Amino acid sequence: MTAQTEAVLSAQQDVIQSTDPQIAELIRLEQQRQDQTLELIASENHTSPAVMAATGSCLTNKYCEGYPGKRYYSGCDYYDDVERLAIQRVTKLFNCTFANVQPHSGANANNAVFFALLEPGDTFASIVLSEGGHLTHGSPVNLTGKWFKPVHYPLIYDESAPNFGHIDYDAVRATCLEHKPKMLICGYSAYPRIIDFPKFREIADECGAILMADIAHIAGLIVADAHPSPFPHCHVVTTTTHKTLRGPRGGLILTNDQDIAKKIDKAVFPGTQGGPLMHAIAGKAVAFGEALKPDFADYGKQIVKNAAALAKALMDHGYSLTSNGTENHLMVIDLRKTSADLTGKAAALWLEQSGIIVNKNTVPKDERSPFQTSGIRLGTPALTTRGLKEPDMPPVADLMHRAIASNGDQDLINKIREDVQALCQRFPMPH
Ligand code: DSN
Repeated sequence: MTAQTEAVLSAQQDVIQSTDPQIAELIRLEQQRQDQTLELIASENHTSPAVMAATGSCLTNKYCEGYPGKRYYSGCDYYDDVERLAIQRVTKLFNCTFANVQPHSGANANNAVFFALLEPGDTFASIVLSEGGHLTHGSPVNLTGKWFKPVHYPLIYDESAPNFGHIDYDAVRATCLEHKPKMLICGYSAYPRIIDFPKFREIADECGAILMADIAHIAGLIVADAHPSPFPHCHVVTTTTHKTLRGPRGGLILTNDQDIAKKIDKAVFPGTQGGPLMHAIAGKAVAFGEALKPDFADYGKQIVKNAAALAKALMDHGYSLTSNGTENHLMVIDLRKTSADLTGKAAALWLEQSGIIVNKNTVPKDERSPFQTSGIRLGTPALTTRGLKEPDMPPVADLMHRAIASNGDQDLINKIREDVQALCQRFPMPH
């Protein structure tokens, strides 16, 4: 940990320690966990002390329902400026015209889009959760699945096809022409390939659908020019701010369309949310400022280079990846190909005990439930924040392989954990 990080954390700790030692201790333990483990969950990252400080500031004290210049409470002048700065920075970052920075999360952002642009019962098209989509893209347990009508388009499942595991764009087109969805969603949670936004727009235009991109996973890559932009192709774009974008936990909605922007603002407040979390919006503004700096482009490109190197090292160990590789920050190991009996749940547990944090994940055509799964998903955003580069990926893959091959043997796992901690010490939190 650098001196700056240590100073920020210890100042926070001192304040909490004096009033609530129990919580202070839990925060200390969590910081230690983050320091001593390799974070490979594709949707997580280590945000900066400045973002954490803004998120922990006095801005948590105020109600600011409404938008800058149009609030329902007095005393919002500085909050107006914070929100305006966040909007100004993020529209510059994504080269678009309108932004709503108030969604508390990516799920809230998606709910607001549905509320703004669809009527209950309307049909929309997306990828199913178990094949890389998201809960809010029509899962039967989510309001998008209960109150709207999802139709799901497929991937290419033929393992001998050159684009195995990629989106089947012909099938997207056929699905949309058949069902005439009011909205077509692209953007996913476990899809390791580049998204062809112009192609999606062509299909959306052909069937008269609104095109929505959920770029929660790849937002930071887009900013870094390490993945094509959804603009100007998509009508509306949602994202989280805490994944590759490396900000505080939160959501965001972007568009170039003035009518859509008006509907979105109403759908966020008063449609689906109350008072905005202004401390989180300040944290978002700080993160957007960081992402506007030139070194963020290097960071985003390095994430992708690291993912490619990690994918190669894992495949060299004999692991099979969905779509046979990756072009972005994440990959999904299909464990069925190497060990028919091994579940994602067991592999994730042995990895966690070894100090390597991943999540169990379903794979396309998975026979197992989401509680067991046949895959694990991993990504490189957090390791890249810690400064790991391509030559560091084979050692990470070696540690992963040892943990999976340990078969849960605790003596082997204890040794791997020591080696993981040694690697972590070489790459302290960089801020
Ligand atoms: N839970 C997030 C992820 O891990 O991808 C998506 O919301």
